[in-house]
Amino acid sequence: MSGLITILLIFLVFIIIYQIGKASEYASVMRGQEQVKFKTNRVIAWILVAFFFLFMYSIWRFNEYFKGLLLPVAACENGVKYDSMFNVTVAVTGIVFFATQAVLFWFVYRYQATENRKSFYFAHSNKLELLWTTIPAIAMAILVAIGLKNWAAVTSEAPANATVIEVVGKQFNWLVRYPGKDNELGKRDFRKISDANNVLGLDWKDPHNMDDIISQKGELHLVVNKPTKLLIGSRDVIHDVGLAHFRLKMDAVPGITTTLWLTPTITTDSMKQITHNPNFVYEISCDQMCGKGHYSMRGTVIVETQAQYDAWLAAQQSYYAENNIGGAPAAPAASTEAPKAGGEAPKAGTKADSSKAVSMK
Ligand SMILES: [Cu+2]
Repeated sequence: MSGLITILLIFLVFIIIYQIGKASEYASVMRGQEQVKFKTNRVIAWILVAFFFLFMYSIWRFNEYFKGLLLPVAACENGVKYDSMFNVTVAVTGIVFFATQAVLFWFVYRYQATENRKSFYFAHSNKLELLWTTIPAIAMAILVAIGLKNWAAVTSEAPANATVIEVVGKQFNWLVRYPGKDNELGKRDFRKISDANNVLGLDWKDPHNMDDIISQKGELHLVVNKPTKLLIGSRDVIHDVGLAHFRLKMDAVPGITTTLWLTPTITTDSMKQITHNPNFVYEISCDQMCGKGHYSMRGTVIVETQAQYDAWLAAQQSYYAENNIGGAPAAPAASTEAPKAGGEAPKAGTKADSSKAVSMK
């Protein structure tokens, strides 16, 4: 708040100085004193020079201030490429920016109106026009070409050994599905979706679904240095899987599956050391305004070693078993009568009941 007031004050002081300058100029014109006009010109030129240095200083200060607040080093191969692209763009536009600003303020100072200088009228030059159109066009074309190449890499077909994980957005959390032991995700059908016991609409006729694991807390476990392909979908409106630490994002659109793939290179534990933050977590944000609970769609990405991943996976129950669909193996003595089945959501650990199997309309 005090920063804002300071900026407003500086702005106000400039307006006052400018108005004083103008008022005295009008006064001098009325008195017919040309001399005063040139004197005011000199004052304004000096003020502009001061403004230029203040402007440059504030840019440097902003840069210092935000240094520790920006994202840490990119945590996947494509992210590193993205960062280099970003740095090149900032360098190119930065050089042009500083050069043009310096020249602009220098000209205002150097070529101010004085008693013995006449304006020089410069109407047109084809050579110059060509030069300052062609150079930026070529620079832009090169930047766009590099960008397209990197974009194509992210959205291209994932390597054959990639782990396939599904991420589905809904109002308002992420559902992450792992293929289980058979390494294959089963079929889904949106008509089978039920918040009670089939959040992703898994088709139980497909045996590949039986061992699929669903994290309803939006936990995305990835193995370090191993390519992972994400199949992205949505249950309701358009969401967007935002993986800022990996410099990736992809829309989650109902009705179509979008994909992207990545190879994480830094585990969560290593990133804690790199950032000197013991509480560091990679996060999934929803990068698309999707409703009133949009802000709460925070998922987490856990990048770990193969051994840690295997241990975690082994400890997970399949969604099928977790919801006692068709009678869980944990409770083999399932009775055929269903005394309290009426629309009740089966819970993990409750008595198995075959009649509760996937109530779908
Ligand atoms: Cu969302």
